[in-house]
Amino acid sequence: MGKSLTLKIIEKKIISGDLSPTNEIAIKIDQTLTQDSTGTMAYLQLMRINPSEIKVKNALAYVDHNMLQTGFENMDDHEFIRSICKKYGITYSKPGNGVCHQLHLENFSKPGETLLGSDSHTPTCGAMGMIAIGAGGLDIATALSTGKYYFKAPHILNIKLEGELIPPASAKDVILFILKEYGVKGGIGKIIEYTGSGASSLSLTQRATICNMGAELGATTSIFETDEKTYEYLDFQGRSEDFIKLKADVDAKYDQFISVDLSSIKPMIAKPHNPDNVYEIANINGIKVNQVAIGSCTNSSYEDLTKAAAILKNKKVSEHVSLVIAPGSSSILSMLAKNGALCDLIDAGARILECGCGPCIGMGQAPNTNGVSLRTFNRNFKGRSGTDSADIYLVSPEVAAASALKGYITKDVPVFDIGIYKKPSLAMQNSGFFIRNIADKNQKIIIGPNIKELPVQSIPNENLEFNTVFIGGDNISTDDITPSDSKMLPFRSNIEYLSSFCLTRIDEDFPKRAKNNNPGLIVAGENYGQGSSREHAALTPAFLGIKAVLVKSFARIHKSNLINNGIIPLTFENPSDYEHIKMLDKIKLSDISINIGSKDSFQITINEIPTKVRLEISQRERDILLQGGFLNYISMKGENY
Ligand code: MIC
Ligand code: SF4
Repeated sequence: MGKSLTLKIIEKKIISGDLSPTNEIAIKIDQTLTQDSTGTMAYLQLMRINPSEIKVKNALAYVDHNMLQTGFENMDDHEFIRSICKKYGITYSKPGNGVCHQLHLENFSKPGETLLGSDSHTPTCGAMGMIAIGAGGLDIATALSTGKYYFKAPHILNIKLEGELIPPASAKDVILFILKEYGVKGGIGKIIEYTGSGASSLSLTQRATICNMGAELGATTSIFETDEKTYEYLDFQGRSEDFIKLKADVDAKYDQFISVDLSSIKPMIAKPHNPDNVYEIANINGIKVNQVAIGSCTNSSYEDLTKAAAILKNKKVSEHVSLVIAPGSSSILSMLAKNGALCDLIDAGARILECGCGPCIGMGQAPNTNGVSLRTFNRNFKGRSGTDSADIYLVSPEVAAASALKGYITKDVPVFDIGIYKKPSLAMQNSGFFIRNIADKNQKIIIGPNIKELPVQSIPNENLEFNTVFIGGDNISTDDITPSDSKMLPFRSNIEYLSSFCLTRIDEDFPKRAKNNNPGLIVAGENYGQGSSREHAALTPAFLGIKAVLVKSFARIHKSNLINNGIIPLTFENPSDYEHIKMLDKIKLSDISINIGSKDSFQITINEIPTKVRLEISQRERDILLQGGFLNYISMKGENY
């Protein structure tokens, strides 16, 4: 039986563990990326670990999230990261250069290599035939220090794409269609490998859109084989020497198989407030829109923005629509400026934002009260835009541009031709934005007043008693746990301040209740912690005295972040027990060293009533929990972690 591409790469990179599904393995990491909103914490942790040298071939630090400098805090974070990069020899991408995933794809992605990033959309680079995984900041600090990353050997899901897209259907519609069919839990524990003639028909940036939103499926990562389209892209970026041909064997064995006929895909839309609330647009034509936003790491490529320009050329954006466009990279912006597409966008009435995440993470452009915003982004969680009452819909750039003209959501995209804009034979480069550093041990780290000490991790007592302080439903996102908009993001390195907003979008009394009933337990339903990789969603509950989370199921990155920060991630053995648990119920978890130390399934009591729970983690993770978190664990292990 032949091998999948995923297996071929992982086998080359494996350091320890065996590859049977759900077993923990460690792989060698070739590249890391951080962005600024998770990066400050990751680098505070790196400083604590203080490695003598960086152990990955290529480490990048992008500044793309916290770019509204309304106070000193954000630029202080940038300066902190810039100084860290000089000390450790990490390449620094200045604010304004673009979104980390788009920039990484353009400049550093390499077939066959591994990438670990402190951002959930790191799998975007899977389009380049890489194993690219999103993780918490502490995992990146560890990968930088040791060159390795531990995760569960995944199931490999083969999605065979057949046929070809019929315009205006696009790559965004493909991934929205998959989300409609399989939901935000559909990819948990899986690596998705795309193959088939339909996959070969897609351009590299279309593949990137699909890999990007694999994060919304909960997948560990997604990957495409490499081919002429990969070569073309690398050649355009001036990196043809990085190309290698990578394919699965014809008789490759997969754990699961699905086929999707691209020619049957219609323009799709995700309605509020979850990316899997997907419908064909034909069924919901005609909703009035107030704002249209084109950009984000999902849909801000040269191809996407020239499509928007070609649709908008010589036309006017509807009077009641505010159209905002954030190019994915300064290189894309330069090319649009040079070939006239930028002028056409501006002439139609588009507001051009700087290259970065911008409205995708609520950094400006919050919609009006009860407003409707149509976005080419990947997440539409309630409140994420900065306006709680707004309805956010997710669509392709084609549908976004057409709807901006009409003022209503429409599937009727005018016929357009991107050939009217001359694409250069070589991508324009703005090398002034990348600072390539050589490690300098003597570099002083610049720490502004808003950057606080890392919270202390404490070793748990042998017998724990705690109170239920939160009960929530399914699909609670890390945006719900640690809200992030222009008011919150400047405080990513100030856990005490952020903790006063923890879970307040769902339960505004939570921080107070947690403090008054410390230690506490959080209870929730399925897919707890979906979305962002922000470890603040573990650090802030830990700060408020949360010792365990008991849910029906977890999202992957958040579960690791809980463990790294000493919070015990429990699941109900019998999911119907969720119905019986009430606020302020008393929980007892005894014999920690045996139960946490070695058992997959054990008993706790809820108001003295015995209840079975599960703890499905590796022995390494058990040892981390027994030490109260990863930083304690590595101090105990010394060099051998
Ligand atoms: C997101 O899209 O939610 C973010 C902001 O990029 C996050 C990272 C963060 O919270 O800083 C992510 O996707 O991991
Ligand atoms: Fe930035 Fe949005 Fe992409 Fe997150 S999803 S990296 S906020 S553009």
